[in-house]
Amino acid sequence: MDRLFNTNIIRKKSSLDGMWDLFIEQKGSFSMAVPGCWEQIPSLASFKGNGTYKRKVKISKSSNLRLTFKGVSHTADVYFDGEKIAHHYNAYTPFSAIVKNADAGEHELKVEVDNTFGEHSALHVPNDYYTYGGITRPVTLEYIPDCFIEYVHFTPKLADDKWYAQIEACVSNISDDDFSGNIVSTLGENEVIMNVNVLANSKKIVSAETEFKNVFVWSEKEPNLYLLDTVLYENDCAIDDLIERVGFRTVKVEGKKIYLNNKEIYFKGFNRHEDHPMFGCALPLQAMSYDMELMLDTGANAVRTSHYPNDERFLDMCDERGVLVWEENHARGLNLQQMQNVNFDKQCEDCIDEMVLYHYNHPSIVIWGILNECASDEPKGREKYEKQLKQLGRLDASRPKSFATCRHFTDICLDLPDILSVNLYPLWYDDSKPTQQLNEEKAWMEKMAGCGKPFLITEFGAGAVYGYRSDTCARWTEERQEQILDTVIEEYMQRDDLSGIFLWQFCDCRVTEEHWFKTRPKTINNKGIVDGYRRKKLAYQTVKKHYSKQK
Ligand code: ADA
Repeated sequence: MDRLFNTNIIRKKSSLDGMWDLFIEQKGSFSMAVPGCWEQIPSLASFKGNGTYKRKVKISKSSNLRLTFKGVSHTADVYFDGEKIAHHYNAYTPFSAIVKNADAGEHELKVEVDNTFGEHSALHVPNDYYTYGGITRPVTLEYIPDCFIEYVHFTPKLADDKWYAQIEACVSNISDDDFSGNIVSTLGENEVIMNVNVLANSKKIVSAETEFKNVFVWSEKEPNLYLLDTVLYENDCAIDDLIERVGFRTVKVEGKKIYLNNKEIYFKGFNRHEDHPMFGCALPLQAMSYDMELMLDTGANAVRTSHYPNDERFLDMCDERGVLVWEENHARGLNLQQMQNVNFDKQCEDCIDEMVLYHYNHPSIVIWGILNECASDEPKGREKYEKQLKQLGRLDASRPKSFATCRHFTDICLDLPDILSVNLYPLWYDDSKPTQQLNEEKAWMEKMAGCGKPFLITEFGAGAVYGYRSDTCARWTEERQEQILDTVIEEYMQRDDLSGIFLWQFCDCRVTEEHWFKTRPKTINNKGIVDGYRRKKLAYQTVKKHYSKQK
């Protein structure tokens, strides 16, 4: 299952999740779960390298096929009956490949997977999280006609107390003949009809804006969702469909505030890595849902998908539960030299394109982020920030954009985002007093940004090794973490000049055993308020005490 709702009724779609054959030259052959990380196999627990996945695919009747991989970590080369049909980089974004006129019968699907570090990989680098290996998110097979709906994007708007929405549909024609037909999008009792003419072997984007009547708004408290059912017709015959799930809500920045449906937002959030000691980054639905329950139990209303686009099932869950999401492209703490890797620009651009393309319709996503803690203090770094924020603006003008900085008193990009966001670790990495440190940082950032913008603390936190308890309150005890978070959250939440805070982090995560990251106790980033197995540390109740207060 790749989504939490059914995306097609007319188009036939099946899941290719299950057991695949995995062959690794140095290690042998394995039966491997997809989705899954190969680290779950004991002899591969720390393996970095190349693996070949294979499985048979049976096709009942001759058809065009579309194979969609929601995530392969981190580079995939896909072959259908020995012929290469796709190459993709980045573990955290989906991609598809088309096979024209596949014959009925049995075919071989092969995916060569690489999770090594090196020049070829600008974003997956040794880091303060782990780059797992494998086909880590669901895989689907769709039977598509010569002309099919590639995507539908829904943009809600509120004007004079009436709800409108723009529906944009992209239709792809993979045949040698021109196509002429209609698109009908239905949402509740509302219907939008568009003509579409697509030249042979090309794509066409059509769009229309319409008023929608009797809609229930999506909000944190009442996350009303609608199925937007789009059908493609040729001569009055329905040939393809795509169902999206959408919500009516607005998000905007005005002065120093962020508004959801014209009501001020305050984020009580978590940073969350997709990580689990048993499942790596490939959390099964039950584990995602467990995380969701814990986060909501604390009173949190927001999550930052640090530091990459998340599994769509988790985003679906955020839509359903009214959780506000900051989703960001894939990058963490890259210095200027790393940002000058020859592949950096293209790999970032692809990641942003795919993140917005696939995740556009999630009402829960209210902020797009880029380049966490990269070189925003260097002119050459600034060029990248500027370029990526512009790209995001072109792809989606409806959501505010930001980036989380750690370039304290040196950042030169603060005029670029809609929201100022800073990562601070008072009482953990230094002895600064939280309020005083924030006041100084904020005053400087606002001066540099030139005008009033909303302000977020995108990270703060403290480490604790689960089970290490001592009255000494020494570093790494649960007691120390609890004390620090109690003080910091108390001081931050008292203020009325912040739009919210995101705690670093929800759960402990594995880190790469290289550079300084290997000095982390147990090679784990221990700042979770639950450990990898989701066992609560002392700080859990403290965070709950604060987050469950009205703000
Ligand atoms: C940074 C970074 C996080 C994590 C954190 C920490 O702010 O954005 O990914 O590394 O610090 O634990 O120090």
